Amino acid sequence: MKKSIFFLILIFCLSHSITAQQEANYEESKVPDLVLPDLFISYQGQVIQSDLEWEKVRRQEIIQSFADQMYGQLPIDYDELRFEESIPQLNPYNEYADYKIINMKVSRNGNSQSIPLHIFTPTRERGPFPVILLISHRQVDKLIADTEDQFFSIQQIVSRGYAAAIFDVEFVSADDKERYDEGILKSLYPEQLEMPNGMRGLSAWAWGAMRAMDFFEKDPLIDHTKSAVVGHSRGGKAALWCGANDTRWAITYSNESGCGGAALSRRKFGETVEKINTAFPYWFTDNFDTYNGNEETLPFDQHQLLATIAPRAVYVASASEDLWADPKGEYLSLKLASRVYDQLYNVITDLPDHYDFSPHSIHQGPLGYHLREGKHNLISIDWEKFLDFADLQFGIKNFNKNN
Ligand code: GTR
Repeated sequence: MKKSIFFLILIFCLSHSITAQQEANYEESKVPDLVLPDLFISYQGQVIQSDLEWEKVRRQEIIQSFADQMYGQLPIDYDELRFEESIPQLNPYNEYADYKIINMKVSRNGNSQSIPLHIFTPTRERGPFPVILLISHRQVDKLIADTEDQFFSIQQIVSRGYAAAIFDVEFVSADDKERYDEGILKSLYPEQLEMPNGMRGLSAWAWGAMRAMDFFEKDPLIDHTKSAVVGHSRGGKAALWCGANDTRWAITYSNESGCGGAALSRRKFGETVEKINTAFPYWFTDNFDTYNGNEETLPFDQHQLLATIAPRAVYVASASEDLWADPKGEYLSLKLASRVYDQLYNVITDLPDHYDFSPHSIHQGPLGYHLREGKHNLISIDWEKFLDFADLQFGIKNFNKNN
């Protein structure tokens, strides 16, 4: 009986999301003329002319505005953070990777939360290794057990000389409308739940990635100066928010993050603010509802989120059949954000003005983009391009690759 009710609810949710996707706009001619908030003019009207002014004034206020209106706060205070290592019972990758689990135990006001961080390092090489962390909304135990899985492609990452790390968002904030407060929101930061601009799911997941970085800074096997945070879709939104706030990450990768991630909200192409707030209200602040059907009034757009990552590297990936995530809108964000790299940090890039709808890759200095064929997912070809880009950023000549 319980099972059939569960399936009925599942079918209802799936059909609801399919209808939302069918109703969306996929016609370029119906995209409104874009009037985007200026990157270089502060909310007080100051014209930003240097990297220093950007960092002191504009970058700060943009991040604060995203926190207040959209993603929520990212509290950094806690009383204690302990890392307890355990050796997993099974390592399906033991031919070429060592595997450890670090229990990240965070305490605040007498309560605590434990988050397992899974790390694979190349067996035959000596560290410290550059590291790639995946923020995962798919069940991590299952991903690890399945050696054919591409979503967290352990063999591919480790064979290129990188440490592969992952945590399951379930232990930070459940990816569920009813249970999202299970995790750090209830245990560590309950006051956030009362605030209209308080932390919600995406901020909590970004917070989780930041705790992983706290560990990387301490682990002699990891070179935390060569670190990358990756997320797919909802995880990609969290990765961007993490990379924007936490300057310790050398590369931020957004895979098909779409609405609320890399895609420009004002294009209203595919998923819109109203649709995402309706389906996933627990990812964003309550304040974000104000912009349902009202994207023009947002004090920012997503290109500004990408720009706050400058001068560190940022990579946006799209898939040709993933129109719901608006590949062109994802690319345009990166293109617009490149102005901060060019004009304030003198990192001259030249991303094409026109969007090419056929599969392609662009790796220019700290900016990366690719459009691959196929559906919404994180697969081996995405990882290959991510790793090529990381090799470029870190000056790694990869001998394994061509052997
Ligand atoms: C979609 C959702 C997106 C995206 C995605 C995912 O259905 O509308 O915003 O985050 O799910 O995480 O796979």
